[in-house]
Amino acid sequence: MKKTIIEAIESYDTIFLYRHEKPDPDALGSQIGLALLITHNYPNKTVIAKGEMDDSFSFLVSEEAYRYRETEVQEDALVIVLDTANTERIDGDGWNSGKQLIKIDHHPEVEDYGDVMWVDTKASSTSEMILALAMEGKESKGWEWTTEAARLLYAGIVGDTGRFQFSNTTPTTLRLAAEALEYPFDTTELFTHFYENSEALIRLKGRVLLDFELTKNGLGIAYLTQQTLKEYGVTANESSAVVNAFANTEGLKAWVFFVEEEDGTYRVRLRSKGPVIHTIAEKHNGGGHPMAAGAKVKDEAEMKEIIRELNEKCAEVV
Ligand SMILES: [Mn+2]
Repeated sequence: MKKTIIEAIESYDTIFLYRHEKPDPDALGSQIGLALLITHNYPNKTVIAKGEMDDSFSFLVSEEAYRYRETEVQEDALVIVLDTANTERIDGDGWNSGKQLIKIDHHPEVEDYGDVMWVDTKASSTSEMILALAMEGKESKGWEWTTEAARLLYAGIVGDTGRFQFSNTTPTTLRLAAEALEYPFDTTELFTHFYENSEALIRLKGRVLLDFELTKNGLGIAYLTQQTLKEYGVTANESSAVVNAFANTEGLKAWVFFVEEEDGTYRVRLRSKGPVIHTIAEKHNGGGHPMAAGAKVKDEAEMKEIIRELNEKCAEVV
């Protein structure tokens, strides 16, 4: 599969790279990391990254990386979509206007799309997969890596494995991360940015720690209303930084955050240490991984329904 993808990259002059909306470090790292690898090794190719940037990740990727995002996809171009399980979540239009479409992802299969699909659910992250691809390129095509590409791909793995702590961290993850670490980027600086929070977020975290509920089945529940978010000066987007606030509570099996949007609907963040929760997310306008997923609910009734389903799941797991 890696050989097929490298051959595809070699046979196109113009390559568009997409990833999912509301990007995380893995989406950004795999996308821009791959972009840098291609442009470094094939300087005559045009590589265009699509998608909107989020200021909170400016330490990782600058707005510059997306300066050609408005360029329309030509019909003779290659399109690669990274870290995105279903086409609905692709950030930007035109992904289906190229000549060939490749999907590279590690999420559980939600939707088949693309002429070539490389889906490895055992990979910790799409960045890990791109590192594996880069290893193949190094061995078979003499690809050189750049320090910046190594930094981005390493950052993507750090993001999706929670600093190599989650159960998705495998020997392969660590071996590939070690390959990236051969390059002289500053990991201390990277980690500082990753886990640094504003004072507003730290205080919101305190509020969450005081207020979260814990059911007898081991389900943690937290609500962030618009009123609370405004009181602390934190946006719904930024509040994702407190999602693990009470993760280490004894007896906790899974937890959920209901975050109110401006329009009164709720975005739902689901996390787990055992019960599989992405199937519940899929029933409520969302999806994700077995242990980390997201959904959307329209009202309080649906919120109660999710809590009921999660409680049931938690009860099944000892
Ligand atoms: Mn990912």
